[in-house]
Amino acid sequence: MKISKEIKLELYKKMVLIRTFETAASKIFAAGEMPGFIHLVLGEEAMCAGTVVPLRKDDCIFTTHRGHGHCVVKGADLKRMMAELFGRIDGCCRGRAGSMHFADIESGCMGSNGVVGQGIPIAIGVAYAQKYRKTDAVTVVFFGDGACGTGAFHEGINMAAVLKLPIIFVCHNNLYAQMTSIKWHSPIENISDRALGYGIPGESIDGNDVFKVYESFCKALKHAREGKGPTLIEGKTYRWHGHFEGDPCKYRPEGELEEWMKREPLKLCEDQLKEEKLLTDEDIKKIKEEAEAKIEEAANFARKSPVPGVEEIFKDIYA
Ligand SMILES: Cc1ncc(C[n+]2csc(CCOP(=O)(O)OP(=O)(O)O)c2C)c(N)n1
Repeated sequence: MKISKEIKLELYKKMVLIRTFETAASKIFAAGEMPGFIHLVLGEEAMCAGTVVPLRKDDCIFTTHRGHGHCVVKGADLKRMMAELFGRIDGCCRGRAGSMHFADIESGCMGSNGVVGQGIPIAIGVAYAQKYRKTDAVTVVFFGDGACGTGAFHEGINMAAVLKLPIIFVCHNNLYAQMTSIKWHSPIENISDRALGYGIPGESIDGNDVFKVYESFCKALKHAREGKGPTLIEGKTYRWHGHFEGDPCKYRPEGELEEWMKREPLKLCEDQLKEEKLLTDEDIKKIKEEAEAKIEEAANFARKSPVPGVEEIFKDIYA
């Protein structure tokens, strides 16, 4: 597949934006300004950009507790997104959801989910509605390797396959479910092999190579838009930080992070684009500065937004 120059640059810019957002979130959290728990997607940016860049506004995404990256690319307003992470009134969910249950319906970010695997059945409902309404919109549901042993995963993919729903299952296989290595919770090498059991296409790819992710995802997207049903994509990748911010990562073998850092997604993309003469050091500097400015503006907006009042507790209660 030939990827255009414009798309290549867009993929790169989106990865820079995710990296900048997450790096800022890490610092803000460490400074005690952000309440609750946060789980960062640093190191897995290629999986977010390569899958969300090809989507349209009316396509829907469901993500996990590690979901900032997907929402940044899908087009959630950065200021309102940051305010949500700060738990403030101007957040997309008026400060009620925070990081782990973030949603922004307007941009198609239908919900993050802190309950492992449980975004899958909800996403199936939306994909069913898309098909029932005869649209050609598509739903994408993201999950980690840890979710692949849940009942929701198996029941969900089976149902989506039987109904030929316009949904794409995307697994970020970052080798760990919290502190448990994949070797301890999965008997197979490639999660995508499970697709065979549901009669759908499946593919395992290098999740650090944004162009490979994009290519694989575009095939799945075409398949879904044409009414041919779901695909299961597994990207092999690695998270840099702990499971949550503050996790000391004692369960990782020495040198593992360093090995993965040698093939880190942003640098891989940057090197390729430089080699293809699509990007200069000057461009890189400019792109990074622009991203920094956007995120700083978002953080300052969040800081100025008020904490929700007690009266907020009783709003939007239906019964
Ligand atoms: C149903 C359920 N079981 C256990 C947990 C505790 N828990 C939170 S995240 C997590 C691991 C998730 O791993 P994975 O799905 O691989 O995603 P990752 O954190 O690697 O992105 C677990 C077990 C939970 N939130 N929900």
